[in-house]
Amino acid sequence: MSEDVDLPESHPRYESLLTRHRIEAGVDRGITSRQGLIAQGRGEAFDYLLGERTIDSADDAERAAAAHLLSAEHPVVSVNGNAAALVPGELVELAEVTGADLEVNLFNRTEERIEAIAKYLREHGATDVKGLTADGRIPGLDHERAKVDADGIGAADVVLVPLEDGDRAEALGEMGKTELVIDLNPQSRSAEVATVPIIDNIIRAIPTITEHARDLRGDPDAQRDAIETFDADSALTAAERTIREGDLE
Ligand code: PTJ
Repeated sequence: MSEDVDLPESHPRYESLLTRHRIEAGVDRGITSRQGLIAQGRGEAFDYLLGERTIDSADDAERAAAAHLLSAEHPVVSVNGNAAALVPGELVELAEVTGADLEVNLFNRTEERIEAIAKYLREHGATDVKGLTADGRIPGLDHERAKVDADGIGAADVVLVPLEDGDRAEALGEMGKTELVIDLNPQSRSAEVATVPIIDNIIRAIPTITEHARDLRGDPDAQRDAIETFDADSALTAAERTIREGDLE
């Protein structure tokens, strides 16, 4: 991780500074929207209160998410401007390990940004990136925000949506899809409507889901167990409790 910014890893705020740098660079490259900077700031505040660590309930959620992706007929990992800037290679690896499609899907959609993100993912090893066809629609949303690939998110049974806007998360859920949401705010609507809310920083969440997927691959019983023992309401409550009790050091 150290190649993209001149920061000593020993710096107490190393991860946070690196994250900021990546989001800033994402805006400069035309990958991340300017609103993405604001979203990152909001996320950081929650992460600070969580202790900038993966709490146990988030790890359980990450294991359940891995199990859902592995046992899906057609899993898709949705990629927006923040996700692409923060964890491009890690998203490609997760898709490979779970057999999921990668689809660029933007809240503030522009063709230029879709192209730039697809190119960036290819530079990080992706062979097939969806999201450019946009021949499907999510019902109940305005035109631009509704666009998906018919054979991608349109046909998916399980979708991983990192840092999603609440309206779209709700609309995707109404399409009957199993939704796995990464969001540091346990009270965001996206987290509340998710089958599996993952209250963790995407920087930590994606590699951890991949690690669980490697462990669960080829073991349907363990996958079923991870899915059945996960309880979304308890995970949200545990995260909120941690945040409320968080130390402001
Ligand atoms: O690239 P686009 O056009 O698809 O736009 C992406 C953003 C994120 C700008 C768009 O979806 C948006 O405006 O989202 P919101 O409504 O600001 O919600 C983003 C959520 O992600 C908030 O609840 C933040 O707390 C959370 N968040 C921000 N950074 C992180 C995060 N969650 C996990 N990891 C992060 N690094």
